[in-house]
Order: sequence, then structure tokens, then C-alpha cells
Amino acid sequence: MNAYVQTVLGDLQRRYPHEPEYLQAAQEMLTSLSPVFDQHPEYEQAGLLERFVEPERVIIFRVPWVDDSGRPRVNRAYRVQFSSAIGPYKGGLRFHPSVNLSILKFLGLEQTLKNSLTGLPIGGGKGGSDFDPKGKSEQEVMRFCQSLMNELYRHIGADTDVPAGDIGVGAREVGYMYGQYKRLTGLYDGTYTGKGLTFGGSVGRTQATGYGLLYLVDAMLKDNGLDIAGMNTVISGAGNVAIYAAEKAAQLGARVIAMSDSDGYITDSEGVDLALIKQLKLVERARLSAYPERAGRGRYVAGGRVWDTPCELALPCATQNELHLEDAKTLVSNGVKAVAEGANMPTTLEATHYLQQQGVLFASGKAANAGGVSVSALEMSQNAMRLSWDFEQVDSQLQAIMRRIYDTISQTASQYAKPGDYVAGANIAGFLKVAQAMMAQGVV
Ligand code: NDP
Ligand code: 2IT
Repeated sequence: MNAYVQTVLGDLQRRYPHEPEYLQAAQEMLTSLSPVFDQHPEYEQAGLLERFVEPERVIIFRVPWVDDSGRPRVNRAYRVQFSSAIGPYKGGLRFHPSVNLSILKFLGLEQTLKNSLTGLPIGGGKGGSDFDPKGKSEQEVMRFCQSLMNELYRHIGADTDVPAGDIGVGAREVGYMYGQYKRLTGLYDGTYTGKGLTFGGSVGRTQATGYGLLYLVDAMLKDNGLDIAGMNTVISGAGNVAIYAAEKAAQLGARVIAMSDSDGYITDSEGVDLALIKQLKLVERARLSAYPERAGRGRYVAGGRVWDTPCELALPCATQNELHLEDAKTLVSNGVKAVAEGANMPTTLEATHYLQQQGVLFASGKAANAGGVSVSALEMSQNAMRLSWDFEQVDSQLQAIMRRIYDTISQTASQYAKPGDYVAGANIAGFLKVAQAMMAQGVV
């Protein structure tokens, strides 16, 4: 490894031993970047990497709210404004009990490189709260969102920082937050993306991450002489990303034979009934365990590993570190051809290395799941122009963006690392653009 890169990584490891997810994301990125720093000694002289790995700003605040029984509750919320080198901070908010600074810094770092890869002018940010929307009433979710916004509004704006959804934050939560933002500021601008279609949202944003994932997978498979049609496909998660990944996979001729939620997974050798999964997860907010009885077919496995299901294509679309070395070994022994990350950092470092060593095509999340934030950027454009595009206009741009991202990471891998190393290709291509902007802007 390049000595400068090693020094910066060592410093991070000493400074943040209590932030394992952040260190993992930094290590994955930094180990790829050696060839860049070998070729650009001026980056070291400019202290570029030390600056890049520290978020520009982190905001932490309490969120007091009152539950339905009248009891005051307190959650912690954060906004990590990671990098504004190439555009306003942009990235989602996550509501999940596991949310902490380490997770949001890892997500902010990933987002910065991902947003750079989209080719659109958006910087990187991420935020969220340890609030758990599960089991809360509509009123409780609304009160929480309004209270969070009572602090967050002063830190965000259409040209400064534009939040969106992530785990536990969908159209409902974005609507409540945007409503309160509007009330506090008096502005009707593009400060949130993922908004409802009646108040400035973009058509196609709901589907964008999942659809975009499959556009990239399709390009990667074709470039390697493979065809998605007929591939048995396993998808983890049953949320926004997983559901629309499953929908596009089926449209492209793949057979989605397993999906999961945080309690267990379902298998269905005929191909999952996606209308039923949407009904269960998006409408009823129910559990996948209800699937076999409601579908009259398939099987539910409580707990367990969805990766035990033999498949050619595996798409982790739930959360970080959900695909471990043992899972990777199972997938390889069952003949998996490609793994692409719909979630952020779902695959551990060991599992990623193993899959790559075994010749499995592997697309990392920064490239593969960039479709969501890309259409968010298109939503920002539409809001700025006071226009609404139709689905075809958005989807054709999404397809072009994902195709371009694949070409970029593939070419960058060949130029700086080795052909087919899409992990290095994504890290290097994403980083170079941010680095060039930082160099041009001086020490800020
Ligand atoms: P959702 O909240 O809509 O869905 C998350 C799904 O993953 C749920 O089915 C959930 O199960 C399941 N899950 C299983 N284990 C966990 C766990 N430990 N923590 C959280 N969820 C778990 O989120 P999204 O689909 O929006 O996000 C999924 C992943 O994709 C995340 O990594 C996110 O960062 C990433 N992503 C999202 C984008 C977007 O546009 N939404 C864009 C790019 C990346 P259960 O139903 O039981 O809660
Ligand atoms: O991880 C991600 O890219 C997202 N959660 C979407 C971010 C966005 O601003 O649309």
C-alpha cells in the first residue's frame, strides 16, 4: 500500500477505534486508492486525504417527542455533512435503532463517492436517528418527524443540504418532515427528495434504486458475456430497494426465488409474488412470515440465511454487513455468477475479497445503488425548473446514468487496478473527481 495512504488509515484507526463501520468503509476505500497517490504526489503535499476522510461538519441533537400515552420520549439525531466539494450535501436520513455516528459517517463517506460517480453536481451527506418507526402509530411518527425538523431545518436547504429517505424513511416520513420544513421556513423549494408526487416529487424516484441496480447488473453481465434472462436470483430485504430490484429483475427475465426481512426469509421456486410482497410490506407493514399462507405457495424460514438459497445472481438489498464470508462460500459453492450491492456496504471485506478471488462478478454499492440518488438529483433539477418530467424522461436518464457508471468503473478498473475489479474502479473514479475539485478549491 502507498505509504501516505497507510499513514492516513493508521491515524484513522487510532483516532476512531470505537467507529468500526466507519473504519471498514474507509479501509475499503483507501486500500483501492494506492495507485492514485502513487501517480499524484501533489495530493499528499496538499494534505488531501487527511481532509477528505473527516466530515466537513457533524450536527448532533436531541429529538424530544410525546408518545400516545402522553409520556415524553427522547431520541438522538444526526446530520453528517461529509463533503461539499462537488455540490450541496446530498444523502438520505435513516431511522433505525442501530443508528449511531459510526454508521452515519460510513454512509456519508460512501455517499460522497457514489454521488461523484453519478456525474451529477451533488456532494455527500447522511443523517438519521435511533428512532424505531416499527410499532409506532401514525401520530407518533408524525410528531417525531416534526420535532426532528424543528432542529434540522436550520442546517438544510435546496442549495446547501438536501436530505431524502433511507432505511425506515419512506414517502410517509419525508412528507411529514417536508411539511414541517415548509412551515418553519416558508419556503417551497427542493430541499427534500423522495417527496410525494403531488408536492414536487419526481416520478420514478420510488423505483430508482432497485431499477438502477438492475440496469447496472444487466450492463455488467452483458459485458462479461452473460445474460440475466433465466437467472435464479436471491434478494435480501423486502423494503424500497429490494422490492423494485425484484420488479426490474423479473421484467428482465430473471426468476426471483427468495427475499427476506429482519425476521427471516421466503423461498418460492416459481418466482415470488411481488404484488403480495408489496401489499404485505408497503401497505400492511406486516411480516414476510405471512407469505406462504397468503400466496398459497412458497416456504418461510424463520431466522436463517437467505444466501443458503442456491442462485446465480445475489443482490444484498437490506443493510450493512449482511453477507459474510461463510455466506460468500455458500454462494460460490452453489454456482453464483454475480453479486451486486443494492444496500450500502452489505458485504464484509472478507466476503468481498473471497468473491472476487473466486471470479464472481462483484459490483459495490457506491456504483450499483447510485440510481436512487441519481433520480434524487433529477428531482432537484425539476424542482429548480418548476417542471415535472414524465416516467419515460426520468427512466431513460436513469438508464443512461447507470450505463455510464458501469463504463466508468470498468474503464477505471482497467486503467488503475485490474480489469473487472469494479470495487477499485468505483472507489478510484468516485474519488478522482472529488480530489480534483478539492485541489482546485484550495485548503478549505
Ligand atoms: P427499507 O427500510 O425500505 O427496507 C429495509 C429492508 O431491509 C426491510 O425489509 C428490513 O426488514 C430489512 N432488514 C433486514 N435486516 C435489517 C437490519 N438489520 N436493519 C435494517 N433493515 C433490515 O430501506 P431501503 O430499502 O430504503 O434501504 C435498504 C438498503 O439500501 C440500505 O442499506 C440503504 O442504505 C440502501 N440504499 C437505499 C436507497 C434508497 O433510495 N432507499 C438508495 C441507495 C441505497 P424489516 O421489514 O423487517 O424492517
Ligand atoms: O444511500 C443512498 O444513496 C440513499 N439512501 C438515497 C440518497 C438520496 O439522496 O436520494
